[in-house]
Amino acid sequence: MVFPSFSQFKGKKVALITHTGADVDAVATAFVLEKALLKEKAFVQVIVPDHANLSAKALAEKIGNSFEVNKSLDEFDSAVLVDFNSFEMAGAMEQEIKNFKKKLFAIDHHSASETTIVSKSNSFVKSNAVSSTELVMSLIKKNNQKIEKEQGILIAAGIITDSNFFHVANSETFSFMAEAINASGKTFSEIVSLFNVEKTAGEKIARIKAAKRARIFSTGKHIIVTSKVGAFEADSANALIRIGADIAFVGDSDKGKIIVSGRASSHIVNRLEIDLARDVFSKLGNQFNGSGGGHPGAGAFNGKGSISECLEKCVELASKKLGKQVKEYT
Ligand SMILES: [Mn+2]
Repeated sequence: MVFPSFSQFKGKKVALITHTGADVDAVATAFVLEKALLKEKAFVQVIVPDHANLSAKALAEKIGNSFEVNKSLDEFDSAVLVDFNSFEMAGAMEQEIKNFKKKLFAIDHHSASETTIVSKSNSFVKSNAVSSTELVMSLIKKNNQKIEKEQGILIAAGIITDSNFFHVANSETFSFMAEAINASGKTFSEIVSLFNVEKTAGEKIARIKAAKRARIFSTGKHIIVTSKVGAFEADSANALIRIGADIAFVGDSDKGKIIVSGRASSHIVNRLEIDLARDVFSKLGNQFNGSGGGHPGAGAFNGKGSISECLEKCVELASKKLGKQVKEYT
Protein backbone atom coordinates (compact mmCIF):
# COMPACT_ATOMS: atom_id res chain seq x y z
CA MET A 1 0.00 0.00 0.00
CA VAL A 2 2.12 2.86 -1.27
CA PHE A 3 0.92 6.23 -2.39
CA PRO A 4 3.39 8.71 -3.80
CA SER A 5 4.35 11.82 -1.95
CA PHE A 6 2.44 14.90 -3.05
CA SER A 7 5.65 16.66 -4.13
CA GLN A 8 5.96 14.51 -7.25
CA PHE A 9 2.87 16.29 -8.64
CA LYS A 10 4.66 19.66 -8.62
CA GLY A 11 4.05 21.52 -11.86
CA LYS A 12 1.99 18.61 -13.23
CA LYS A 13 -1.56 18.57 -14.52
CA VAL A 14 -3.51 16.18 -12.34
CA ALA A 15 -7.06 14.92 -12.88
CA LEU A 16 -8.93 13.81 -9.74
CA ILE A 17 -11.71 11.52 -10.93
CA THR A 18 -14.56 10.48 -8.62
CA HIS A 19 -16.85 7.50 -9.15
CA THR A 20 -19.96 7.87 -11.29
CA GLY A 21 -22.86 9.54 -9.49
CA ALA A 22 -20.39 11.07 -7.05
CA ASP A 23 -21.54 11.24 -3.44
CA VAL A 24 -20.43 13.58 -0.65
CA ASP A 25 -17.48 11.37 0.33
CA ALA A 26 -16.17 11.18 -3.25
CA VAL A 27 -16.49 14.89 -3.98
CA ALA A 28 -15.15 15.87 -0.54
CA THR A 29 -12.11 13.59 -0.89
CA ALA A 30 -11.37 15.09 -4.31
CA PHE A 31 -11.64 18.66 -3.02
CA VAL A 32 -9.42 17.90 -0.01
CA LEU A 33 -6.79 16.36 -2.27
CA GLU A 34 -7.14 19.24 -4.75
CA LYS A 35 -6.26 21.74 -2.04
CA ALA A 36 -3.33 19.62 -0.84
CA LEU A 37 -1.89 19.30 -4.37
CA LEU A 38 -2.38 23.02 -5.10
CA LYS A 39 -0.05 23.66 -2.16
CA GLU A 40 2.51 21.58 -4.05
CA LYS A 41 2.00 23.81 -7.10
CA ALA A 42 0.18 21.21 -9.18
CA PHE A 43 -2.59 22.09 -11.67
CA VAL A 44 -5.65 20.18 -10.52
CA GLN A 45 -9.06 19.46 -12.01
CA VAL A 46 -11.81 17.50 -10.27
CA ILE A 47 -13.82 15.40 -12.74
CA VAL A 48 -17.11 13.63 -11.99
CA PRO A 49 -18.35 10.90 -14.37
CA ASP A 50 -22.02 11.39 -15.38
CA HIS A 51 -23.32 13.38 -12.41
CA ALA A 52 -22.99 14.09 -8.70
CA ASN A 53 -25.84 13.48 -6.28
CA LEU A 54 -27.83 16.34 -4.79
CA SER A 55 -26.01 16.39 -1.45
CA ALA A 56 -22.61 16.41 -3.18
CA LYS A 57 -23.74 19.27 -5.44
CA ALA A 58 -25.01 21.25 -2.46
CA LEU A 59 -21.72 20.77 -0.61
CA ALA A 60 -19.66 21.86 -3.65
CA GLU A 61 -21.82 24.94 -4.07
CA LYS A 62 -21.70 25.96 -0.41
CA ILE A 63 -17.95 25.41 -0.18
CA GLY A 64 -17.53 27.35 -3.44
CA ASN A 65 -15.67 24.58 -5.23
CA SER A 66 -16.41 23.23 -8.67
CA PHE A 67 -15.96 20.09 -10.73
CA GLU A 68 -16.26 19.18 -14.40
CA VAL A 69 -18.46 16.39 -15.71
CA ASN A 70 -17.09 13.80 -18.21
CA LYS A 71 -13.86 15.40 -19.40
CA SER A 72 -11.14 14.14 -21.74
CA LEU A 73 -7.93 13.15 -19.94
CA ASP A 74 -5.67 14.00 -22.91
CA GLU A 75 -4.20 17.12 -21.30
CA PHE A 76 -3.32 15.50 -17.95
CA ASP A 77 0.04 14.15 -16.77
CA SER A 78 -1.51 11.94 -14.14
CA ALA A 79 -4.88 10.98 -12.74
CA VAL A 80 -6.09 9.88 -9.31
CA LEU A 81 -9.21 7.74 -8.94
CA VAL A 82 -11.00 9.01 -5.87
CA ASP A 83 -13.35 6.84 -3.77
CA PHE A 84 -13.28 4.01 -6.35
CA ASN A 85 -10.87 1.65 -8.07
CA SER A 86 -12.98 -0.49 -10.39
CA PHE A 87 -14.34 -0.07 -13.89
CA GLU A 88 -17.92 -0.73 -12.77
CA MET A 89 -17.82 2.58 -10.87
CA ALA A 90 -16.19 4.59 -13.67
CA GLY A 91 -19.43 5.34 -15.52
CA ALA A 92 -18.97 7.42 -18.66
CA MET A 93 -15.24 7.86 -17.92
CA GLU A 94 -14.52 4.13 -18.32
CA GLN A 95 -13.06 4.40 -21.82
CA GLU A 96 -11.09 7.58 -21.01
CA ILE A 97 -9.48 5.80 -18.06
CA LYS A 98 -8.79 2.66 -20.14
CA ASN A 99 -7.08 4.80 -22.79
CA PHE A 100 -5.07 6.83 -20.28
CA LYS A 101 -1.48 5.66 -20.56
CA LYS A 102 0.13 8.01 -18.05
CA LYS A 103 0.42 7.73 -14.28
CA LEU A 104 -2.71 6.50 -12.58
CA PHE A 105 -3.31 6.34 -8.81
CA ALA A 106 -6.23 5.48 -6.55
CA ILE A 107 -7.57 6.32 -3.10
CA ASP A 108 -10.39 4.00 -2.11
CA HIS A 109 -12.22 2.14 0.63
CA HIS A 110 -14.50 -0.15 -1.40
CA SER A 111 -14.28 -3.94 -1.12
CA ALA A 112 -11.92 -5.55 -3.65
CA SER A 113 -13.40 -5.91 -7.13
CA GLU A 114 -12.77 -8.15 -10.14
CA THR A 115 -12.32 -5.07 -12.29
CA THR A 116 -9.66 -3.32 -10.21
CA ILE A 117 -8.00 -0.55 -12.20
CA VAL A 118 -4.91 0.58 -10.27
CA SER A 119 -2.34 -1.85 -8.86
CA LYS A 120 -1.55 -1.97 -5.14
CA SER A 121 1.75 -0.13 -5.50
CA ASN A 122 0.02 2.98 -6.86
CA SER A 123 -2.98 3.00 -4.60
CA PHE A 124 -3.95 3.90 -1.08
CA VAL A 125 -6.75 1.46 -0.36
CA LYS A 126 -8.22 0.36 2.95
CA SER A 127 -11.49 -1.48 2.67
CA ASN A 128 -12.04 -1.19 6.44
CA ALA A 129 -11.94 2.63 6.34
CA VAL A 130 -15.38 4.11 6.81
CA SER A 131 -14.85 6.96 4.33
CA SER A 132 -12.33 7.97 1.69
CA THR A 133 -11.95 11.34 3.40
CA GLU A 134 -10.30 9.45 6.30
CA LEU A 135 -7.75 8.11 3.83
CA VAL A 136 -6.95 11.47 2.28
CA MET A 137 -6.59 12.89 5.79
CA SER A 138 -3.94 10.24 6.54
CA LEU A 139 -2.16 11.11 3.30
CA ILE A 140 -2.08 14.81 4.18
CA LYS A 141 -0.49 13.97 7.51
CA LYS A 142 2.04 11.65 5.85
CA ASN A 143 2.97 14.56 3.61
CA ASN A 144 3.43 16.83 6.63
CA GLN A 145 0.71 19.24 5.57
CA LYS A 146 -1.64 21.00 7.97
CA ILE A 147 -5.40 20.28 7.73
CA GLU A 148 -6.99 23.58 6.65
CA LYS A 149 -10.45 24.69 7.81
CA GLU A 150 -12.17 23.84 4.55
CA GLN A 151 -10.46 20.45 4.45
CA GLY A 152 -11.67 19.78 7.99
CA ILE A 153 -15.24 20.52 6.92
CA LEU A 154 -14.98 18.27 3.88
CA ILE A 155 -13.34 15.39 5.76
CA ALA A 156 -16.07 15.53 8.42
CA ALA A 157 -18.79 15.63 5.72
CA GLY A 158 -17.38 12.48 4.08
CA ILE A 159 -17.25 10.64 7.40
CA ILE A 160 -20.78 11.66 8.41
CA THR A 161 -22.35 10.58 5.13
CA ASP A 162 -20.41 7.37 4.47
CA SER A 163 -20.83 6.23 8.08
CA ASN A 164 -24.56 6.95 7.64
CA PHE A 165 -24.42 9.31 10.61
CA PHE A 166 -22.11 6.95 12.57
CA HIS A 167 -24.29 3.85 12.18
CA VAL A 168 -21.23 2.21 10.61
CA ALA A 169 -18.29 3.49 12.62
CA ASN A 170 -15.27 2.24 14.52
CA SER A 171 -13.14 3.98 17.13
CA GLU A 172 -10.85 5.35 14.41
CA THR A 173 -13.85 7.01 12.78
CA PHE A 174 -14.36 9.08 15.92
CA SER A 175 -10.67 9.99 16.17
CA PHE A 176 -10.67 11.20 12.58
CA MET A 177 -13.95 12.99 13.19
CA ALA A 178 -12.68 14.80 16.30
CA GLU A 179 -9.60 15.98 14.47
CA ALA A 180 -11.59 17.08 11.40
CA ILE A 181 -14.14 18.99 13.49
CA ASN A 182 -11.36 20.73 15.40
CA ALA A 183 -9.67 21.76 12.16
CA SER A 184 -12.98 22.90 10.60
CA GLY A 185 -13.82 25.55 13.19
CA LYS A 186 -17.48 24.55 12.71
CA THR A 187 -20.01 22.66 14.78
CA PHE A 188 -21.39 19.27 13.79
CA SER A 189 -24.77 20.72 12.80
CA GLU A 190 -23.17 23.50 10.76
CA ILE A 191 -21.32 20.88 8.76
CA VAL A 192 -24.44 18.76 8.28
CA SER A 193 -26.33 21.81 6.99
CA LEU A 194 -23.82 22.11 4.12
CA PHE A 195 -24.96 18.89 2.45
CA ASN A 196 -28.30 18.02 4.01
CA VAL A 197 -30.71 18.93 1.23
CA GLU A 198 -34.44 18.50 1.37
CA LYS A 199 -35.43 15.48 -0.64
CA THR A 200 -37.07 16.12 -3.99
CA ALA A 201 -40.63 14.93 -4.58
CA GLY A 202 -39.23 12.24 -6.89
CA GLU A 203 -36.97 10.91 -4.16
CA LYS A 204 -39.77 10.85 -1.61
CA ILE A 205 -42.09 9.05 -4.03
CA ALA A 206 -39.40 6.49 -4.93
CA ARG A 207 -38.95 5.55 -1.28
CA ILE A 208 -42.64 5.21 -0.62
CA LYS A 209 -43.16 3.22 -3.85
CA ALA A 210 -40.31 0.92 -2.83
CA ALA A 211 -42.16 0.18 0.40
CA LYS A 212 -45.48 -0.29 -1.42
CA ARG A 213 -44.01 -2.74 -3.95
CA ALA A 214 -41.91 -4.67 -1.46
CA ARG A 215 -41.64 -8.46 -1.55
CA ILE A 216 -40.85 -9.80 1.90
CA PHE A 217 -38.72 -12.89 2.50
CA SER A 218 -38.20 -14.27 5.97
CA THR A 219 -35.66 -16.75 7.35
CA GLY A 220 -37.62 -16.80 10.59
CA LYS A 221 -35.05 -14.42 12.07
CA HIS A 222 -33.98 -12.12 9.26
CA ILE A 223 -36.13 -10.17 6.84
CA ILE A 224 -34.90 -9.71 3.29
CA VAL A 225 -36.89 -7.32 1.13
CA THR A 226 -36.80 -6.71 -2.61
CA SER A 227 -38.47 -3.95 -4.56
CA LYS A 228 -38.45 -2.17 -7.92
CA VAL A 229 -38.37 1.57 -8.46
CA GLY A 230 -37.39 3.65 -11.49
CA ALA A 231 -34.87 5.88 -9.69
CA PHE A 232 -33.17 6.43 -6.34
CA GLU A 233 -32.64 2.69 -5.82
CA ALA A 234 -29.95 3.20 -3.17
CA ASP A 235 -32.01 5.69 -1.14
CA SER A 236 -34.99 3.38 -1.38
CA ALA A 237 -32.95 0.43 -0.11
CA ASN A 238 -31.80 2.59 2.81
CA ALA A 239 -35.41 3.52 3.54
CA LEU A 240 -36.44 -0.15 3.60
CA ILE A 241 -33.68 -0.89 6.14
CA ARG A 242 -34.91 1.99 8.28
CA ILE A 243 -38.44 0.60 8.40
CA GLY A 244 -37.32 -2.86 9.44
CA ALA A 245 -35.64 -4.92 6.74
CA ASP A 246 -32.33 -6.58 7.62
CA ILE A 247 -31.31 -6.67 3.97
CA ALA A 248 -32.92 -4.77 1.11
CA PHE A 249 -32.37 -5.07 -2.64
CA VAL A 250 -33.94 -2.45 -4.86
CA GLY A 251 -33.65 -2.60 -8.62
CA ASP A 252 -34.66 -1.11 -11.90
CA SER A 253 -34.50 -2.22 -15.52
CA ASP A 254 -34.29 -0.02 -18.57
CA LYS A 255 -34.05 -1.45 -22.10
CA GLY A 256 -32.51 -4.70 -20.87
CA LYS A 257 -30.03 -2.98 -18.58
CA ILE A 258 -30.49 -3.70 -14.91
CA ILE A 259 -29.27 -2.02 -11.77
CA VAL A 260 -29.63 -3.30 -8.21
CA SER A 261 -28.70 -1.45 -5.04
CA GLY A 262 -28.42 -3.33 -1.79
CA ARG A 263 -28.21 -2.39 1.87
CA ALA A 264 -27.78 -4.42 5.03
CA SER A 265 -28.55 -3.32 8.57
CA SER A 266 -25.63 -2.43 10.82
CA HIS A 267 -26.58 -5.33 13.15
CA ILE A 268 -26.08 -7.90 10.47
CA VAL A 269 -22.90 -6.28 9.14
CA ASN A 270 -21.35 -5.80 12.59
CA ARG A 271 -21.95 -9.48 13.36
CA LEU A 272 -20.13 -10.25 10.06
CA GLU A 273 -23.06 -12.33 8.91
CA ILE A 274 -22.83 -11.00 5.37
CA ASP A 275 -20.74 -8.78 3.09
CA LEU A 276 -23.06 -7.65 0.31
CA ALA A 277 -20.19 -6.74 -2.05
CA ARG A 278 -18.40 -10.06 -1.58
CA ASP A 279 -21.29 -12.47 -1.01
CA VAL A 280 -23.92 -11.07 -3.38
CA PHE A 281 -22.93 -8.36 -5.85
CA SER A 282 -19.61 -9.83 -6.99
CA LYS A 283 -21.38 -13.13 -7.75
CA LEU A 284 -24.02 -11.90 -10.20
CA GLY A 285 -21.67 -11.07 -13.09
CA ASN A 286 -21.77 -14.36 -15.00
CA GLN A 287 -25.51 -14.88 -14.93
CA PHE A 288 -26.43 -11.25 -15.49
CA ASN A 289 -23.54 -10.10 -17.68
CA GLY A 290 -22.19 -7.23 -15.63
CA SER A 291 -20.29 -6.36 -12.50
CA GLY A 292 -20.90 -5.25 -8.97
CA GLY A 293 -19.23 -4.34 -5.73
CA GLY A 294 -19.30 -1.89 -2.83
CA HIS A 295 -18.99 -2.40 0.91
CA PRO A 296 -20.21 -5.03 3.39
CA GLY A 297 -23.35 -3.03 4.16
CA ALA A 298 -23.90 -1.21 0.87
CA GLY A 299 -23.35 -2.31 -2.70
CA ALA A 300 -24.65 -2.28 -6.22
CA PHE A 301 -24.72 -4.32 -9.42
CA ASN A 302 -25.03 -3.22 -13.04
CA GLY A 303 -25.77 -5.78 -15.72
CA LYS A 304 -28.25 -7.12 -18.24
CA GLY A 305 -31.26 -9.41 -18.07
CA SER A 306 -34.43 -9.76 -16.05
CA ILE A 307 -34.59 -7.55 -12.99
CA SER A 308 -37.06 -9.92 -11.27
CA GLU A 309 -34.69 -12.86 -11.73
CA CYS A 310 -31.75 -10.78 -10.55
CA LEU A 311 -33.55 -9.67 -7.38
CA GLU A 312 -34.51 -13.30 -6.68
CA LYS A 313 -30.89 -14.33 -7.17
CA CYS A 314 -29.84 -11.65 -4.66
CA VAL A 315 -32.25 -13.11 -2.10
CA GLU A 316 -30.95 -16.62 -2.84
CA LEU A 317 -27.29 -15.60 -2.38
CA ALA A 318 -28.03 -13.62 0.78
CA SER A 319 -30.06 -16.40 2.40
CA LYS A 320 -27.41 -18.96 1.44
CA LYS A 321 -24.80 -16.83 3.19
CA LEU A 322 -27.04 -16.53 6.25
CA GLY A 323 -27.34 -20.34 6.18
CA LYS A 324 -31.12 -20.26 6.16
CA GLN A 325 -33.99 -21.09 3.83
CA VAL A 326 -36.29 -18.18 3.07
CA LYS A 327 -40.04 -18.17 2.74
CA GLU A 328 -41.85 -15.41 0.95
CA TYR A 329 -44.22 -13.70 3.31
CA THR A 330 -47.41 -12.73 1.53
MN1 LIG B 1 -16.94 6.56 -0.05
